Amino acid sequence: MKTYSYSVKDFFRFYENMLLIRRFEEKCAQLYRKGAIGGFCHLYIGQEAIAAGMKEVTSLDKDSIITTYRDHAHMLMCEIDPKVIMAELAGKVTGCSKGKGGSMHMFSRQRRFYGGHGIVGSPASIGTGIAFSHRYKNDGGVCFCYFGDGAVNQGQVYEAFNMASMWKLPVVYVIENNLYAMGTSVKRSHANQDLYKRGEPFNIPGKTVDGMKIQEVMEAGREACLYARNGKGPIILEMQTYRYMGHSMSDPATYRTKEEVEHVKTTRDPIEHIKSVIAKKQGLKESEIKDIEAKVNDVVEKAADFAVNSPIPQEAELYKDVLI
Ligand SMILES: Cc1ncc(C[n+]2csc(CCOP(=O)(O)OP(=O)(O)O)c2C)c(N)n1
Ligand SMILES: [Mg+2]
Repeated sequence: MKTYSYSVKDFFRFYENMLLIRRFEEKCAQLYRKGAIGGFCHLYIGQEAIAAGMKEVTSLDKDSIITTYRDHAHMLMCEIDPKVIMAELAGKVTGCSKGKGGSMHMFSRQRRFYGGHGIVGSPASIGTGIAFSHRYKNDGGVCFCYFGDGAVNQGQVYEAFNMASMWKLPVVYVIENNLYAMGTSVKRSHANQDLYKRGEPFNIPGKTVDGMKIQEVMEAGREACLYARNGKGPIILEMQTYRYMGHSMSDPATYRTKEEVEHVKTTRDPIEHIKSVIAKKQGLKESEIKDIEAKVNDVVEKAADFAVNSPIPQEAELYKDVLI
């Protein structure tokens, strides 16, 4: 495998993107607690290296993306305006789904971001269909299809794997293995815990990746993307990661210890990792780090202000753009 080398400028970009995700999610939590965001809300804190790393290998002009309800970070990494994402979270008319989708149902057709899905496992089936459309139109695109460790026990995932492999569809299945499906741990619920092997019966190759280290995410992502784009068919990446917050904002998280969470935070944090990489490379320039932090904080504050101050949809809009 070719190992890429990155410049200091690249590393600062990775840092900025991961920090944007984290600060955006922290702001969501804050607004949720204040009642400015309602409904279900699943945060991505801890998993930042996956969305930020895969962004580096995705061609935003032709590839498509689909994911679960844990979707804010993936939208941010599609370069969708944080204001529009935050407004959607707050149920405002200025949101990407005009305030009718909320946290779990975000879409951007222009960016080929196809949700935001609440049904566990469904991104695999829909994403496989999207990959079929790339093949049918011969547009050179790859579908990046994200789902969790819990989803891999769903039957529809295997129907999708079978078709994708039969037709050699251009799809990269990214399993974000954060070790828990709500309160159910992988250890307790998966007969075989090597999730990257779940494609083996369908001749789909898979790889396990340290999803807390952005360089490893990018290396594996780049290789997988080439494989799918070159017509070899689907491929699976199992990203080993961890979520720091509860499953959703209403999760008391009694199924794991505080020590377990703290241990990951202090030993494997993806943002601290990239900071240490920058420090080793050039000696960490505190001023540059501070400038990035200020820039990110400003983006997030403006997104929150925009969301809070935007109007709610009018009553006459209630049945528009929704399937009833
Ligand atoms: C088909 C279906 N079954 C059950 C649920 C309830 N549910 C919502 S999220 C979730 C856990 C999924 O965990 P995982 O796939 O690991 O994703 P994570 O939340 O960890 O990102 C469950 C069981 C659902 N939404 N859809
Ligand atoms: Mg999970």
